[in-house]
Amino acid sequence: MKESQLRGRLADACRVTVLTGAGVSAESGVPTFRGPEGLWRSHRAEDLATPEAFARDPRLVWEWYDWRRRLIAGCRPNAAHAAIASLEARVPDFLLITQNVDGLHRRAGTRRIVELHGNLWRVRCLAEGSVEEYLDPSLPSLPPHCRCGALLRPDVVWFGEALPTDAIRQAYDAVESCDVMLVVGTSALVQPAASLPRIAKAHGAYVAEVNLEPTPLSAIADESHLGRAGEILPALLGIPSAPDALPATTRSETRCPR
Ligand code: BV8
Repeated sequence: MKESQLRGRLADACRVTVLTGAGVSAESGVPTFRGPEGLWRSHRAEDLATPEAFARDPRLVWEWYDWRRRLIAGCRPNAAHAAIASLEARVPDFLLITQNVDGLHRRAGTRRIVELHGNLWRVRCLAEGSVEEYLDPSLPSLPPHCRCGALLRPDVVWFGEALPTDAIRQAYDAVESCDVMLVVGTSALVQPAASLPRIAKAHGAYVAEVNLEPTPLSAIADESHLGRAGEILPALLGIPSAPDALPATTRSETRCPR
């Protein structure tokens, strides 16, 4: 197998962008969207994660999110989340773009995060549009209601809904200017997220992929590593198992003029 150039590329990089999908949380016990465990009560995730499903049966959709919230509350970030958090401290300019709504990257210590598809620990009032964090895994009722009496919805992006403008703008800015892009645990099927690595490549970034299986991105990636992210990433990034052992990188003017 061709020797990975990723560590050398990261050592020279100014701007590093990471894109993650459900696969990065799989080893934490969070079901992926399209894997065999992606079903819930015989419903496909894609059929429940829509405004139409919510309008038709808000209680059913909330029962799905309630099940996910309770499950994720018992999960912990895995070595892949930790490796990505350690990488942030080692590069001058870092951005994590995640499609995941589970909040595990933040719990692993990553700070520069764009949540393209929202976060299931936040709820949004259908009438007022106000958003607040609701971290208690057990919701007061299903479906929950706002103090104003209106229905609450999960603060996530459903299929057919536009992504938050600021999130997608930050993502495009990052991939159009990064030196290295790492793509971890995504089937690269959901748009517009799936186009981000292609844009990075077209703008000259070195693109590396980690996934259990080949994806539509594998053909355009500079390197593609097949296997579990929790096993591959620490070794690939040269990060010891104790991530806090790493020296934080200070931005060097010669390496990365502003
Ligand atoms: C938009 C939040 C436009 C909810 C999610 C036809 C009709 C309508 C829309 C469309 C259409 N055709 C295309 C579209 C666009 C649509 C889309 O892309 N559909 C796809 C399915 C064809 N996209 C949208 O609708 C987006 N919005 O386009 O808006 C617009 C513009 C203006 C005005 C109005 C509208 C919105 C998309 C966001 C949907 N929301 N989630 C929730 O989670 O509850 S998407 C959902 O899929 C999750 O976020 C998930 O992360 C994401 C992507 O999936 P993956 O993360 O890749 O997960 P998956 O299970 O697929 O794969 C896991 C991978 O991990 C696998 O490759 C596996 O091999 C790997 N893996 C597993 N274990 C490991 C591993 N790898 C490493 N290690 C392991 N251990």
